[in-house]
Amino acid sequence: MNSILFSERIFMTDIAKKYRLADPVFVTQPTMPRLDDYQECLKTIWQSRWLTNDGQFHKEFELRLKEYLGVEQLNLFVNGTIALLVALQALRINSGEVITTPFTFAATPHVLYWNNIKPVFCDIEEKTFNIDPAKIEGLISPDTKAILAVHVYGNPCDVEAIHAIADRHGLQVIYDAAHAFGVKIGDKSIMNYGDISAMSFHATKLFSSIEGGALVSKTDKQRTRIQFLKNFGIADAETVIGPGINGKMNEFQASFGLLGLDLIEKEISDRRELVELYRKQLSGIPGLSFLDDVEGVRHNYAYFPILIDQEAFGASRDDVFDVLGTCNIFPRKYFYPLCSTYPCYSALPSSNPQNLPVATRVSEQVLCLPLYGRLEKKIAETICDVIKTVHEQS
Ligand code: T4K
Repeated sequence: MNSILFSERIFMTDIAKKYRLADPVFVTQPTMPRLDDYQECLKTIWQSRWLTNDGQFHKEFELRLKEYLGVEQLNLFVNGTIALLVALQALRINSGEVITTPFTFAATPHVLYWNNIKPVFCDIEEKTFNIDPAKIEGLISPDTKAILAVHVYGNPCDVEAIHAIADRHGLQVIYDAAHAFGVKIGDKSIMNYGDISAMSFHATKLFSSIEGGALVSKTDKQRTRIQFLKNFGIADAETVIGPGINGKMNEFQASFGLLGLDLIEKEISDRRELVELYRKQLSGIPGLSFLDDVEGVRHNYAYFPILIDQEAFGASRDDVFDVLGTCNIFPRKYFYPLCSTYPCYSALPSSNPQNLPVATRVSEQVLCLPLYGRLEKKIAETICDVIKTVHEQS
């Protein structure tokens, strides 16, 4: 169906008349601690006048996070992008090529660019939307240094296959685990895979410290190197041992994150209920599909992406997006457009859409529906009703 004709159809306004919500509903809403609890933290910060640089809350947050995630080596960061940037420096990956996915947020390829590395885009798997291990080896060249994979939406990459390839070719593996907070494979935190995993605690993430991030590494030596790199390369007041950057998390972020750790399990379980509702309401609609949980994986329900196949569904992803918008509902097209189509990367040979058929299709069909613990079930039901009505009337 032609999109312009669709949006001109009268029933679009009929749907809005019936379903339009009084207040806007966005793709997400941050989980926030009780204001009183945060004010207590602020009082402590005011009394101590210690605002940043490895303060009391920073120390406690780092410890509690290690416990919660079940990891040994962890460094906090001011945000996930700087964490990822430093991860590459920590592994001394600052030239050559790195194989990565185009189906991700802009930060992933941009940290390669900022480290003087050429991104080589690899297609994704149908079943997870993550980098397709079967297509990685064909992209390896003498310049390849590493694989930068993303656990998109918190769904684990095929870690065993990726590590087997990395071992065969002597490559390092970095995981952009920005979406994967709290995810486990069996009993093992997903952060324990690869040479380094990078997290984001941005306000829009499942777990937030306003802005923030962290790196999980393998050895004490790596953690120490990361510590220098995120603090200008400073070893002590009179010694700078290398060209570091400022990646430090401050006390306002750390205390916010610390309080958030007490809320995370409820947040995940509230989201799981909403995802169950979405799956129940939206199953069986021709042309609409979504990913199921994987056995043996502890999912975190960070996002709820659906795919809309225009031919079978009757309307396109963009039509559904537009109609939901008229109802004051604002899902997001994460991740459209593909990173490989950005002007800074589109001329790369690996950006040729012919080599990225799955990623191209998924990015054109995907819509992330609103998902956060406080989202009322009634509203999630309305979202499903709007989508069903678009299908029925197309
Ligand atoms: N790797 C991956 C795979 C990532 O997805 C990201 C970040 C990173 C690396 C980098 O990590 P950070 O450096 O950001 O820590 C958002 C986030 O800004 C970004 O962190 C995130 N990925 C990306 C997927 O989503 P936008 O441009 O979509 O955000 P924005 O401002 O449009 O927010 C989305 C919706 O959230 C708004 O419509 C309303 C709601 N919202 C947002 C904010 C900021 C709130 O309710 N409250 C808020 O404070 O990028």
